[in-house]
Amino acid sequence: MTDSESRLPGKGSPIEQGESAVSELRSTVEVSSLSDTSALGSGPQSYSADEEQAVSRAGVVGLFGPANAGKSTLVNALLGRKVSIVSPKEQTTRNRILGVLNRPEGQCVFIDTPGFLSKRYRGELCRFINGAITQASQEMDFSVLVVDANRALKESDLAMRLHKSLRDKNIPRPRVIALNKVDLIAKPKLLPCIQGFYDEFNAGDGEHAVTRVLPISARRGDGVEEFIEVVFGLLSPGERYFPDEVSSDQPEAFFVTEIIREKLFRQLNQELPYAIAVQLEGLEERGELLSIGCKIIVESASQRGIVLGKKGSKIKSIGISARKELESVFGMKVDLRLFVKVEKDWTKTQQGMARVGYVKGSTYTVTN
Ligand SMILES: Nc1nc2c(ncn2[C@@H]2O[C@H](COP(=O)(O)OP(=O)(O)OP(=O)(O)O)[C@@H](O)[C@H]2O)c(=O)[nH]1
Ligand SMILES: [Mg+2]
Repeated sequence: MTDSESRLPGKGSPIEQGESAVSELRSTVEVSSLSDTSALGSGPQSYSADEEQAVSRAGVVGLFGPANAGKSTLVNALLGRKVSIVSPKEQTTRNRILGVLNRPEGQCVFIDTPGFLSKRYRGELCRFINGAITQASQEMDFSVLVVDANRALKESDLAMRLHKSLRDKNIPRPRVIALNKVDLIAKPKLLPCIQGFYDEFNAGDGEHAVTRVLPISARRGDGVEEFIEVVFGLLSPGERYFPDEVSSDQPEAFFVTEIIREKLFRQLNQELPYAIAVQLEGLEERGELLSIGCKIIVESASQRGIVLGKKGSKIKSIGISARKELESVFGMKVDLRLFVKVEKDWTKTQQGMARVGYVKGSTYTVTN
């Protein structure tokens, strides 16, 4: 595990859970600027070089792409802290997660989204994941496509297929393509790959803005600063959506369950994690100790057996690694109790999804 993967916000960190944090804030900003009559009828503004320096920029940028491309790793690298869980398995991210990056030049709200689902997934969880992608695409100002460059080298038609996937999902053409995981590729091989994506996304679209292709390694942090500069350069002048200090109602529940889900994703075999959910049962400070109880939900008795492992060895090892991370998050000793419960076919029905805590439209927000 890398540093950026293990860093987590502390207790009481600025996280917000709400119906649609971005749209609510966007409408507040729009209403307040309309009530300022001096802004009416002023038309598009132009700025001198000095004014440009002083103008604060703000915007919402959606990060989209195939599962496992490194979208969540990139959000964590952008914010310099762990916002979103990361694993080598597909469909690690299920919700829209907002990472708010504050800089002297303004504020960029990045939306981490679930990876594009392959056709073999069905049912309500699949609908929920696709809904999170659609909602993010409606809230953003522009999109960034995140691609695993190593995969792109092996699949020569990947750029074309991703272009088509974006069109099918009604996601506007990305302003930036982050060609990620370049630490795995020799430089000479990278250049044709960059060119291929550039040509695919800029062909025949002369009148629109150019799509930039930026090589990065989200895991190592290479190219991340340049990425931030390019993205801020594309934001429009505007007020910040979120105050610098965003407070939170109930940050713990989401992060605690996500950390446990990350350990499940990392320690279980390929297919099982998709059928797993985690729910908080209780979180209570008892003197020096933080007592946490969580329910791990699976779809069948055989899956329960796999999560428990031989004589409980698997759940024990998952519990140990989750507890260690939770202790570093909360800065205190943690007593973690995990139970495994079967909720038959919870991924397949709306009621099942609601029972395990997946509510349509939910958003989680963290600032840097
Ligand atoms: N070598 C290398 N691995 C990376 C890089 N970025 C991410 N990874 C790894 O790629 C895997 C997937 O990363 P995630 O950030 O979970 O990918 P994601 O796009 O959010 O995946 P989903 O949430 O499933 O859509 C993890 O094992 C990461 O450690 C990178 O720059 N270089
Ligand atoms: Mg992710």
